[in-house]
Amino acid sequence: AELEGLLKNAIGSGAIEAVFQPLVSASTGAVTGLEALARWKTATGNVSPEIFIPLAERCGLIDALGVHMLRTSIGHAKSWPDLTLSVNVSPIQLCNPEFAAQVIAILQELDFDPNRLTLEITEGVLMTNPDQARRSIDQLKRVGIKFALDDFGCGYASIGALRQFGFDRMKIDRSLVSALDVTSNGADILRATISLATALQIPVTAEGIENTRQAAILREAGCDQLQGYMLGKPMSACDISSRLREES
Ligand code: G
Ligand code: G
Ligand code: NA
Ligand code: MN
Repeated sequence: AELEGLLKNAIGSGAIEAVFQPLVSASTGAVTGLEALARWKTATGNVSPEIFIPLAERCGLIDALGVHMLRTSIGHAKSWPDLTLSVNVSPIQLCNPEFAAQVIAILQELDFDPNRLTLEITEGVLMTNPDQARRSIDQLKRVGIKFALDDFGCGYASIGALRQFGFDRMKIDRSLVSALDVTSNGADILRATISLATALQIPVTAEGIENTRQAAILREAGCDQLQGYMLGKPMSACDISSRLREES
């Protein structure tokens, strides 16, 4: 209950910040996009998003947190005009009938091209409230916003969800990528998963790439985009700008 009050203040005062992790072209190695991730720094240390995101979902603060993350990450992304911006959206936000209109209003207010924005969602929402999820997704896709199915391969990842909701991209969960280091059939499982997406004409991002062997296997299997500590850790907006300057 105490943490709940602190979180509410943190959202209101801007103490929740966005960091950005590079999304890299598998063929050229260039940064083509960024995923925004929420960070909460307090006087006594950082609170992990694994703690405060579920807390925000439980205590009715996730809509406010989500709006704050969209605004701040879009504000920063305006200074990186050639890159796409991916923002995580909680299932609870997507089930809010006002969500789509809120996102569209923020894009207009900040004058940000909807075609540059990808919303990342996990599939839980598609099972619990498919009708509202579909309405939100359809409304946002009509204005050009893209959708990525996050954490594919852990949980109930289904072919049905990829097709029915019109996802623009699949993100392979990092547990499947780390399995490459410890299991003998990991590469076969990844290749099968990527073939599935390719058959549906959905491009694939692999998450959690930590070494060159993983990157080589995924590139060869047909992933067009890579993400992970090897290619770039989540960084402050300032550090992203330096990295982009180094590359150009
Ligand atoms: O940043 P990190 O990889 O530690 O994130 C841990 C978890 O928190 C991940 O599942 C990630 O998707 C989630 N997360 C991070 N930032 C946000 C955010 O802004 N909104 C939502 N809904 N989830 C987030
Ligand atoms: O659920 P989602 O895919 O949004 O989670 C992203 C989380 O994964 C973030 O907390 C981010 O910090 C973390 N992450 C990103 N790249 C790597 C990586 O290469 N290895 C590990 N272990 N975690 C990563
Ligand atoms: Na994500
Ligand atoms: Mn993920």
